[in-house]
Amino acid sequence: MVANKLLTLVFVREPTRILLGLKKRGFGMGRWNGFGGKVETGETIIQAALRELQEESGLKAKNLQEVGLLKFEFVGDPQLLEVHVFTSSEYEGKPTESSEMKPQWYDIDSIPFDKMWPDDKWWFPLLLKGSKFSGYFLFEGHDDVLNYTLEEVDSL
Ligand code: 6U4
Ligand code: NA
Ligand code: NA
Repeated sequence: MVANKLLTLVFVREPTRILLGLKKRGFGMGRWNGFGGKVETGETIIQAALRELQEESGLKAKNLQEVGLLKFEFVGDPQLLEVHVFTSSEYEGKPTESSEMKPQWYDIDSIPFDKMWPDDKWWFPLLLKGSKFSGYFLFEGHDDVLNYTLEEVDSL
């Protein structure tokens, strides 16, 4: 058995727009996404979410809320990714480009789904309407989803 790899993903949002970052290196390079990364030894998932958001966007989230739990499996890889998704509507600071991410506000009517991970188009509508959700996606490579499950949940 292989333990899940824990990751965080944070979306800062305002009533009509949401902050995305273009991933400049590593896993998911070239795709727009929220800010996040690996949970390190000795920190909680929330601490990791706050730290990665600050490192990658320059923002300090003030009302982080966990909204989603997404599990990703890749054909041929026994390790499951477990991504904890958060939103924050209040923050301090100004979006600042980092070595990892180039931040940009997107109107919630113009999310660039064709330049994001392919799963995002399925669960983003739930995030935008304020629901909590849980999902599983089986990938072949980084572009093809072979099957998935997704449901709204009352609590995570
Ligand atoms: P290092 O290598 O330490 O700089 P780190 O920032 O810790 O990396 P990274 O960038 O590999 O971690 O984290 C991957 C990010 O991509 C996390 O925020 C989770 C997110 N992610 C992974 N698979 C995803 C998917 N299928 N859909 C999605 N986000 C995904 O929307
Ligand atoms: Na990261
Ligand atoms: Na990291």
